Amino acid sequence: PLIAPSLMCIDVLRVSQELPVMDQAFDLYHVDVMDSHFCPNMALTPAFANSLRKASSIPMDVHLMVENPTLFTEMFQLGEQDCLSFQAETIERNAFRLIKRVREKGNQFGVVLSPATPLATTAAYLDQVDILTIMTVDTGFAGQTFIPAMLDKIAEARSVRAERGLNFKIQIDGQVNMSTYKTLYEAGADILVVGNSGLFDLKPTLPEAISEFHRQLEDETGVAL
Ligand code: S6P
Ligand code: MG
Repeated sequence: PLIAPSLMCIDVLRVSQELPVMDQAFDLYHVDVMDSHFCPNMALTPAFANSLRKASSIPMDVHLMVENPTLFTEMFQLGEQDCLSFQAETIERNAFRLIKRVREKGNQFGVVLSPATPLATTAAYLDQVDILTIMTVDTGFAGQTFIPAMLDKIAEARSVRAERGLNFKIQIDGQVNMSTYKTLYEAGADILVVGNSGLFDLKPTLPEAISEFHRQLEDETGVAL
């Protein structure tokens, strides 16, 4: 699988010194943006994502947990390898206008399903999705409890993708760690978002944490990165 570290889990004051290490180790960055209305917390900002774009060349996926995605979309200046991912619950009324705008901006389009939101809500525009994210915890916080019922949603996404001949990537966000790698990998996850439990809390320094993460992933899935 591709691996995306969740940058809201890092101390922002340490990001610039740790960026070269992460650039070498990972496939894309996961950037959580919250407005304190969609979910009861705040995280990283559009300004952070725009600075990150200049400081690193690896792609990023911006996870927008905001009530007004149209407003937030205009705050990003990202590249064609980058994805703006919207909570499905926030785009029902203007999904197609928003997709058009994301394409005009030259970005990829992603959609994120909260645990209680069914895959079927995305049926009308699923053919335009580059990354489908299945949340395995409610949005808002690191360190919650994995919701096992989401494994069925992953299986459903795989079968709909095959039936409809689509090629979106399936990304998993929330408690992706040693206790869930094996099931998520077998369920067919293409991208794993690792946060505190899967990466940053494993060891006191980032290089050690990355080595430990590699060891755990390989132990559980047999995949050596
Ligand atoms: C949650 C956010 C996630 C978290 C990630 C943290 O609202 O979208 O990306 O940062 O889940 O990882 P963990 O292992 O602590 O759940
Ligand atoms: Mg996220």
